[in-house]
Amino acid sequence: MEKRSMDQQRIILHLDMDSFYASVEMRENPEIKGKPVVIGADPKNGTGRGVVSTCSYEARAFGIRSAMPISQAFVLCPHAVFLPPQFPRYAKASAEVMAILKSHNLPFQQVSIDEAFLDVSTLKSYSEATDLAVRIKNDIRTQLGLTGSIGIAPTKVVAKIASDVNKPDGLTVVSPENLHSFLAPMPVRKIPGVGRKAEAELFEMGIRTIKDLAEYDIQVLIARFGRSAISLQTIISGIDDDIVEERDTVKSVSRETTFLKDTTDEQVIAATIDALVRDVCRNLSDESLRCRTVTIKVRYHGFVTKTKAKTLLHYTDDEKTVRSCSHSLMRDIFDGCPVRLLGIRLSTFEKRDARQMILKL
Ligand code: TTP
Ligand code: MG
Repeated sequence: MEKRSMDQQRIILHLDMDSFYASVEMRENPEIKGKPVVIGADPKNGTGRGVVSTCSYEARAFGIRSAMPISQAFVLCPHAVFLPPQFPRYAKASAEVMAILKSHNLPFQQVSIDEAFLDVSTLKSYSEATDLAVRIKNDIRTQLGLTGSIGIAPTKVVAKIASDVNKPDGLTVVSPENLHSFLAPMPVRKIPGVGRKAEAELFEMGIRTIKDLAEYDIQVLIARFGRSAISLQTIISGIDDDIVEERDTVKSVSRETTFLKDTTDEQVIAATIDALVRDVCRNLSDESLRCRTVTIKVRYHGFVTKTKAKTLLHYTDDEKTVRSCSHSLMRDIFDGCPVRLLGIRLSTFEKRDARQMILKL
């Protein structure tokens, strides 16, 4: 069967919850409902370090966004309700949302804490798929007191783009007939994989919309962006073979090394930690993951083994952050005795934003 016609028979549903962490907090504390709510680091009256995890749509009206320095968010809206993230709450709410999706017994794939795909092709028509989406949104609202936005389209990427265009509480259906008119005028930034840097480069080349990109000389794009340009052109043509399936979830990434001879040399120990950190971070990046827990393991002469873990406030894949955390853990547990083995383990993962996975610039 020709690939294109096969794609056009698929019907993919993508759900992305609205201002997820903030919505869960507003559900737990009804008195903050309707207010600008910012989840993230402590703003400390504008001197706080760290970033915004997310914020309510009321806070977005002030220009606050995810990943913005918390100090900037404070300047934009000092009277906002600032709350620290409470991950166990969000994990529980996420599991409840996913249970609703899974209850339909269709191919399911969770891609982050608040988003997932369902392959609803067996429903055969876009109108049946739309009915299911309405039911899912309704169940999420009535059973969980939360809202999510859904996109329905012939491919995963287009379904993801569609779920984003009418946020919050949106439902956007892109049937095969509407695929090209939906995609053509879309700004390139809407493509998962195109971040601010890629957008700026594309602008420079005179490419603003998906139509501009689709019509651009592929050879020039490859020269500029490498092989990812090919997947980009495939995606925006509405052709994409990526199927909805649960992927194995990696629970931890670790690396350890045993010294040929037990050592107390702090320089050797520090250099070994650096090398281990480099390896586990590379592994993390290969898996497109970000972690929040760093564990160090030290085995001393005589097989006495100590471990110490630190859970960071935010998910990270930054080698420098993991390195400094590892050194600080080592300072806590190193007692000066000869070391036989050193290990670093990273855990508590989230999938890195799919945006970064397609175009690495
Ligand atoms: P998103 O789905 O990107 O954002 P959101 O659900 O808050 O808002 P939207 O309505 O636009 O979908 O991310 C889901 C959660 O992941 C979000 O609630 C908090 C967390 N997150 C971070 O901690 N840091 C980040 O930079 C981003 C983008 C999200
Ligand atoms: Mg979301």
